[in-house]
This record gives sequence, structure tokens and C-alpha cells, in this order.
Amino acid sequence: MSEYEGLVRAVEQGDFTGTQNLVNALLNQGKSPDEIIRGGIVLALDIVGKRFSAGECYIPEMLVAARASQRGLDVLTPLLVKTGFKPRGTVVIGTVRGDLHDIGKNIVAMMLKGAGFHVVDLGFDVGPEKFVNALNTENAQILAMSCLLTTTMISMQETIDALREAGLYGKVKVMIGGPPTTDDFAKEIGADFRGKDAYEGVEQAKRFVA
Ligand code: B12
Repeated sequence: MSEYEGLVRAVEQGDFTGTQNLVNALLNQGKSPDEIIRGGIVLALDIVGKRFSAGECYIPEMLVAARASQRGLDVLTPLLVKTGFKPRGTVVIGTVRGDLHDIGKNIVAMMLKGAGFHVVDLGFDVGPEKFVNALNTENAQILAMSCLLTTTMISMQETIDALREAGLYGKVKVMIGGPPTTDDFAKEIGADFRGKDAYEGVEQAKRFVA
């Protein structure tokens, strides 16, 4: 039996208290926050997604699992986010227009903060104008976009087109992520990088500002 099985089950079942208690218990056993995210939280959401695809559960179940996972991440965030030092660079991040999925984006934002970046998180359902405004106001070096729906991938293209119009394309590095995205798609829309997970995103962000 995996040591993360209890946590996976708690997230799947939308058990908020159980999720927080099990995250704390795993921390006390010496597990690192990213081990807990990968081994428990992400895995649980993956299982829920597969059940949804198979018609074995519905949106309310996905929603409570998402909320439970957020409770677990709330425990881990302060452990990952360092404060009080000069940031490596500024990243503007958001989930693109039409898309409400923000758990993966929140993990990427949290990991970037943990790696010493100043992160401006615009939330979800973010349109091209809002991304462009934030990049200008914050004088950011990196734009990070997330999407989970195949139907909202087009919004990544629209945002990059808006960067071109605003004269930011080529000045700001663009990275994208989320399950429907691929390296070929990134190339096609003119993004600099596509990350399969938060860890790849952070490593690339470090290379961008090196
Ligand atoms: C939770 C969930 C929801 C919740 C979202 C709550 C929230 N606050 O996010 C709710 C219930 C609201 C929801 C709604 C819907 N959902 Co939904 N949802 C999911 C579910 C189960 C989990 C998503 C998730 O959080 N995964 C965990 C995170 C950690 O993973 P992740 O986002 O992939 O992020 C990681 C990487 O991709 C990467 N990454 C992500 N972004 C970025 C960005 C950068 C820059 C980088 C480098 C990396 C990176 O790093 C992350 C961490 O390592 C998925 C199934 C699945 N397995 O993905 C379906 C899923 C995404 N949903 C789906 C659907 C269809 C819907 C709805 C349309 C359902 C409906 N009929 O209404 C609506 C759409 C609402 C909208 N307009 O957005 C489909 C999408 C199909 C598709 N390909 O288009 C999925 C795949 C389910 C399925 N199997 O059919 N959903």
C-alpha cells in the first residue's frame, strides 16, 4: 500500500479535514512538499479526471476534490514560498480566457515563488489585454500561461498575438503548460517553451533569467 493512499482517498472524497491532517502527517514523516504534491494531490486529481471521463463521477465530485486539494496546498504553500530576498525576476502567470481550472497554475506559481521569483498571479479566465497590461506594469521578464481545456488553447495564441501588437514579443519570454498543450503547439503559436509540469517550468524560468 502506498504511503500516499490515504491522502489520495481523502482528496478524491473531498474530505477537507482529512486532507489537511494527512498532509501534516506526511510532513511529520519527513516527506517534502513536492513529494506530497506529486505523490498525493496530483495523483488524486488525475484519478478523479479519469473517472469523470469514464462517466463514473460528475462535476460536483470534481469540484469537491479540487477544493480538498486546495486545502492541502494551503498547508504546503508557506513551506515552499521564501520571502525577504531579492527576486530572480518577475513572472506574470494566469489561466487563459474561458478556462476556470487553476490548481495546476497555482502549483506552478507556488513553485516559482519558492524558487525566488516575484510572481504576479492574475488568476483564471484571463484575457490577452489583462496579460499585456500586467507585463507592462510589472516590467516582467516571463509570461506563464496555463490551460486545461482543448477549447481554450486558442486563447494562448490570441495572447501571443496581443504581445506582438504591444511590441512585447521577443522581449518577454513566454512559457505555456497544461495537459492539452504540446511542444509542437508551443512552436506553432510562437511560445518559447512548453512545460509538462511545474518543475520543468521552474527550471526553464531559471534558465530564462540566467
Ligand atoms: C478539478 C477539475 C475541474 C474543476 C476545476 C477547479 C479548479 N479550481 O481548478 C471544475 C469542477 C470547476 C472543472 C470544470 C470543468 N471541467 Co474540469 N477537470 C478537473 C480535473 C479533475 C483536474 C484538473 C487539475 O486540477 N489537475 C491537477 C493539476 C495539478 O494538474 P494540471 O492542471 O495538469 O497542472 C500540472 C501540469 O499540467 C503543469 N502545468 C499546468 N499549467 C501550467 C503552466 C505552465 C507555464 C507550466 C510550465 C506548467 C503547467 O504543471 C501542473 C503541476 O505540475 C481534470 C482532469 C485531469 N486529470 O486533469 C478535469 C478536466 C480538465 N476538466 C474537463 C472538463 C470537460 C471540464 C468542464 C468543461 C466540465 C463541464 N462539462 O462543465 C468544466 C469547464 C469549466 C471551465 N470553463 O474551465 C476535461 C477537459 C477535457 C478537454 N481536454 O478539454 C478534464 C480533462 C476531465 C476529463 N477527463 O474529461 N474541472
